[in-house]
Amino acid sequence: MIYKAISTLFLSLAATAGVSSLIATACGGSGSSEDSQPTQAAVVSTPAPAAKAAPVEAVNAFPKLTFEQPVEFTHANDGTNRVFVVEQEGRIRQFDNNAGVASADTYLDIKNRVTSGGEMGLLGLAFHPQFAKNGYFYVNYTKNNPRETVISRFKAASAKAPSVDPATETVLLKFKQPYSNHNGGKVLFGPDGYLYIATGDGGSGGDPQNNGQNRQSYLGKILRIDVNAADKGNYGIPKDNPFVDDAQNALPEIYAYGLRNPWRISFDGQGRLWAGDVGQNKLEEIDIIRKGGNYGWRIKEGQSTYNREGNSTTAVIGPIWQYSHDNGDVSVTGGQVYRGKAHDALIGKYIYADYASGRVWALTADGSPTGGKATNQLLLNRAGTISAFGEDARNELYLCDHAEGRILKFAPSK
Ligand SMILES: [Ca+2]
Repeated sequence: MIYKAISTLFLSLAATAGVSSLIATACGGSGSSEDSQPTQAAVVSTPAPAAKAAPVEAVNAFPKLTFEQPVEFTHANDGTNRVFVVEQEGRIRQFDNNAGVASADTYLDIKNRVTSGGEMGLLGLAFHPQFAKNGYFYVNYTKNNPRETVISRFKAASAKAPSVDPATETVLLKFKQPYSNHNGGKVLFGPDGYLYIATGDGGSGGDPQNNGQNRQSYLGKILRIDVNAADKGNYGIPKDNPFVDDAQNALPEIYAYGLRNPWRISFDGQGRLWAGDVGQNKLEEIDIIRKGGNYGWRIKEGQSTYNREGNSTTAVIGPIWQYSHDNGDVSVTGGQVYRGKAHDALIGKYIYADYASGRVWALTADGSPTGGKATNQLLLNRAGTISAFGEDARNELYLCDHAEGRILKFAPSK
């Protein structure tokens, strides 16, 4: 779904590619300096001589459950032990968060409104911070006729209701999708209480409409809206959004721009917003998103120049980390800084994956707003077809295996 025309054959080849490096801790990346030039590639390519065993393995978190193409795992922060899985074709399922759970209820079914397949579908779910009181949750989905991304609110009759009526939908925001791919899709609430929305560049290849750099387009952006206000109809604009009252009529919803297909964004424990931005042909990147920042696409792919045509600026923020398409890695799945308690070795590290190769890595940054100079560690050589990471109410981390329909978690390696 986030990949670029990868055939099943390619995936299976990538999965069995003879890459033997188990652990490689490479120094690289050039931080987030303005207008940074291409530097040494932050690429894991050779086995480290003093390789340590990975501290974890991936296991099936709920062995009795299977899902149809899961793309999101989350919780409602409502004091119950429930967790929720989003299925790409348009269904949300809920179940009790214990390993032996035998069934998962359908919480919401909007398959008849969603157009799914490839990179389209029901792609994101976020519960209102006050869900236990107001029953509100928010989704991001794609539809046809016309082809659009829709950001909607639904309302549970009570916080503990086992299912939700699709008729409670209120559309907040819609925008056209010129092509079927690169739809971003994540929605999440920040520590500021605002809703963040990740959008792709609209699709095709190479961003032919230059949407990433166009601040009058919703595409190729991180958007930020206030769901508790109504100055834009069913939402409002946070007063300190960076392009409020912009002289060039930039959209006031924009929080950051220059993204290609930010496939999964997350906040860490200190309020930094992380993004995995899927690359074009060569480089996958991890970004720490700052308010008003230009993350470079289509001027740059990672730290390398891609296409300067139509764009005069070169003052862009580079990734904290990038990796190449060597070794069968093709499409980054942005993850989450681990802040649980079960795995000491992962605490404070950004855990992410490549959708095609199935590799899972841990990125170690410093505590500064830019993350400084990061180091990277390979955790797992093939965990699965990892479409997303999610947390439960205790901040333990889960991985969605898109192809196998499983939810995975880490366990101490044997
Ligand atoms: Ca970039």
